[in-house]
Amino acid sequence: MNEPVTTLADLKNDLAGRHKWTASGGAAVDPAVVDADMAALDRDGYVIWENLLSADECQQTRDTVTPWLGHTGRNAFEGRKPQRIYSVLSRTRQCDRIVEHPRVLAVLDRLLMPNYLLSALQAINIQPGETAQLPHHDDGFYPIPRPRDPLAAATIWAIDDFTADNGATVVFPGSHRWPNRPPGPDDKSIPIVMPAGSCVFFVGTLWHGGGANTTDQSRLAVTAQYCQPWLRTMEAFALSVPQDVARRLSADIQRMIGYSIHPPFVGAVDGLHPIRLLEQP
Ligand SMILES: O=C(O)CCC(=O)C(=O)O
Repeated sequence: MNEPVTTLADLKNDLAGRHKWTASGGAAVDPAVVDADMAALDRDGYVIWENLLSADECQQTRDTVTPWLGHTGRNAFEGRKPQRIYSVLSRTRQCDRIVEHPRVLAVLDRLLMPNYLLSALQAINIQPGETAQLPHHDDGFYPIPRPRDPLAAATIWAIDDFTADNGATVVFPGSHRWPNRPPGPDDKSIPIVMPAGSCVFFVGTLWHGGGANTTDQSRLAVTAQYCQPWLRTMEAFALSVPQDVARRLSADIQRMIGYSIHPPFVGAVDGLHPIRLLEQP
């Protein structure tokens, strides 16, 4: 039955309310663990989770991604030597576990609004000889002045060990609180040294960049990025993932690639909830 709408506030559940909200896979994580993650994010802007993936899972990811690593970047941001694979979600199911890892979803459930979106899923292989990437913050292309709450969040998963000299992501701790200014020479930065299978999660306001790789081995990572449900995503997954593939994805990933609504009607299809497209045969 339709609820009466007499003020704009009454619209908060309209339309989307007909498709019942279900808890994300993050609900399985002990709230005390998520409290600690949130405290680290508030203080530093990032948190590291070690050894979430097994050595086998890292190897399978490496085997999946390696055949696609034919080309290098087009500019100083993508990097001249790094190899970046876009649209990983439409290419393979191998990285779904990364996208919807419960530790990630548990934090996103608190950090962003319900029905937050997957903004990007990419593999990044930093080859030997690459210099450090231009520092940036991942929600910097949304033209909203800082300081402010993050509009997005990112994970970088180490598929190879991240070391201080093989291109480990470099972060500027606490920079998520900075006003509109880039890092200067006096700002402290640290490389995220972590074993393969680990993940660094950081808020979209944190300044960071890929590190220089001065070794003779490449450094493979997978990055999944997420944003508020009322923003445009970096990668248009609703366009790149065919509906017959989307039907087989988990409810969490379906929701994160646009089969969801930011109430009352952002994301609707023909005035209705987009999940209906997947219910049709
Ligand atoms: O590869 C990395 O460690 C960082 C990459 C990154 O921050 C980006 O491309 O947005």
